[in-house]
Amino acid sequence: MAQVELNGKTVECMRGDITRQDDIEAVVNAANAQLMPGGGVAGALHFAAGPALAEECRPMAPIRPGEAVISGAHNLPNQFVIHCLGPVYGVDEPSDYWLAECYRNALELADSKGIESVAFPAISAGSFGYPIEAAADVALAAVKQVLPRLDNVTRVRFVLFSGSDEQVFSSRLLSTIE
Ligand code: AR6
Repeated sequence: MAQVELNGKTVECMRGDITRQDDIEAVVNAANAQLMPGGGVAGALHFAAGPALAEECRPMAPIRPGEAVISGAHNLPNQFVIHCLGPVYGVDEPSDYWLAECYRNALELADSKGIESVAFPAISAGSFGYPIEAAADVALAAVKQVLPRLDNVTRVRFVLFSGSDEQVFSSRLLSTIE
């Protein structure tokens, strides 16, 4: 686990499960364009939230790479789910731009709703094939860019499923955000 303060706001990285962040207001889904369950993060969040999440999402689909939309959290221990469609690595080009757009749009959407805390998984770093080191660099740079100008969001957490992914994010957080 790593934690840094950035202009009085907190950015942290920890190993864990995005469905179990009960001290966080909004969790982010690494969604598919149709906002349906699927595998990975999307499957886990929809399973934990219950079928009403997919029902609520249906009218908002499809979404484009980089886009973020918000729903209720249903049976999850949060108030909101922010759904982002990450780029498929090497297909949705430039992938680093579209991945950064996910983080920027999710944070700006959260802020516009008065949300104070947001937890992200490593968007695109599973089925969509983004190398974890590059995904971490893009994610942390985007948060560093956007967070200082937000009014409401004061805590951003990256939740990494494996210990090795958590180490990649944590070491970069400690070295890139001063
Ligand atoms: N909590 C935190 N991280 C997780 C969890 C979890 N419960 N489960 C997986 N991860 P992915 P993508 C990690 O594939 O690459 C889906 O099928 C995982 O190890 O969920 O954006 C959708 O339907 C990886 O590091 O998202 C889409 O079609 C990261 O979360 C597609 O996959 C993202 O993996 C989206 O692909």
